[in-house]
Amino acid sequence: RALDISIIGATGAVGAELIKLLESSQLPVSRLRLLASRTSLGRQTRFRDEICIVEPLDEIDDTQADIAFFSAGGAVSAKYGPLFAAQGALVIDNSNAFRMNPHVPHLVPQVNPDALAVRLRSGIVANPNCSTIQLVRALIPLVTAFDVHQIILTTYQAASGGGLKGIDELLEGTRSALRGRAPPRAGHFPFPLAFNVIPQVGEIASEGVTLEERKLVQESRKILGLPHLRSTSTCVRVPVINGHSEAVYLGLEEPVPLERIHELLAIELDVLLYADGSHGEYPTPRLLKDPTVVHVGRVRVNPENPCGLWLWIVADNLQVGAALNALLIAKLAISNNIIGGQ
Ligand code: A2P
Ligand code: 11C
Repeated sequence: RALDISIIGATGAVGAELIKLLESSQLPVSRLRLLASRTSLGRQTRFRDEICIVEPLDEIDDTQADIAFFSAGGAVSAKYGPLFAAQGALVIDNSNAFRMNPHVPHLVPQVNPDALAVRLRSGIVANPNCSTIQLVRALIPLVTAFDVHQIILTTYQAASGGGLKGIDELLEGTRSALRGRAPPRAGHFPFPLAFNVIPQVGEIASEGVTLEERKLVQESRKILGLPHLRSTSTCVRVPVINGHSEAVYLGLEEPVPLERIHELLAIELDVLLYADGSHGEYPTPRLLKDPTVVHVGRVRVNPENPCGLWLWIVADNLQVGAALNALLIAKLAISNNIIGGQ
């Protein structure tokens, strides 16, 4: 049955990806409502054979939908998510507003699909943080098969994690630097990003740990169902337009042959393994072969410690890390008869 879909944050980086993915999906759509702030009033987008006009969220007088995808920041989700849910919509929220709420499924369909069966009292499902999604997608076969007692990781996160403003800031800063001009005043990022790396993603939360670093630890524990997993990270912003990378070190209880790790990763759904790292074959964010899968390379055992394993994980943060995961949640909810449509 055809679905009534609202996208809140439709003019943003994730919203645009979602419209593209929805367009090419098989989902029947009876109405697509595009919502954003007042500054986008009247903007038009073609969707299949129709022109959709963007409406300001704060001017709508009904919040009815079968599915409401939110990607307009935590404050907008916190205010409007419950209003859409109260009118019967399944809210799929890409922000941080509800992720750690125990009554809200926090879902990566390839990893913890059963979490959707948790009674959806709130009508809200949380889409995890982009760097968490690619991490848990690559780690699930390994933490299921082996006793992993520690994870240490560093992320290399693209400007697009900061939305369209983040991409613009990087491009503008790069142009200025190439023309020999002073960097534009930092806006979204705490320092100029062009030709730089910034060891801070999100605000510093507590004890010197950033919000992004805290999200990675807390969210991966909840999604993997390993509440005591010891993990720690440093999240770094790098001058890449799109595509997050992660260098991940796993501490295992006992040595595991590399071939076994390769086997497990090679059969994992929507994970692409680059097995022969010695010949320079590994993923890089600029040259990803496929934006819909998680790319894993440089898998190797620590020569100093046979219980230590390194992986290099790269994914399109706007697709795998946000819009595609949201769409897969919607598809899972449809196949579980949680969303009806008309
Ligand atoms: P707008 O483009 O009208 O500002 P990004 O993550 O790429 O920065 O995009 C953020 C998205 O969230 C945009 O679609 C933006 O709309 C939308 N947005 C931001 N603030 C609000 C708000 N107060 N109400 C509705 N949409 C908002
Ligand atoms: C970044 N990971 O790269 C962030 C963006 O909680 O969904 C996503 C923030 C979130 O800046």
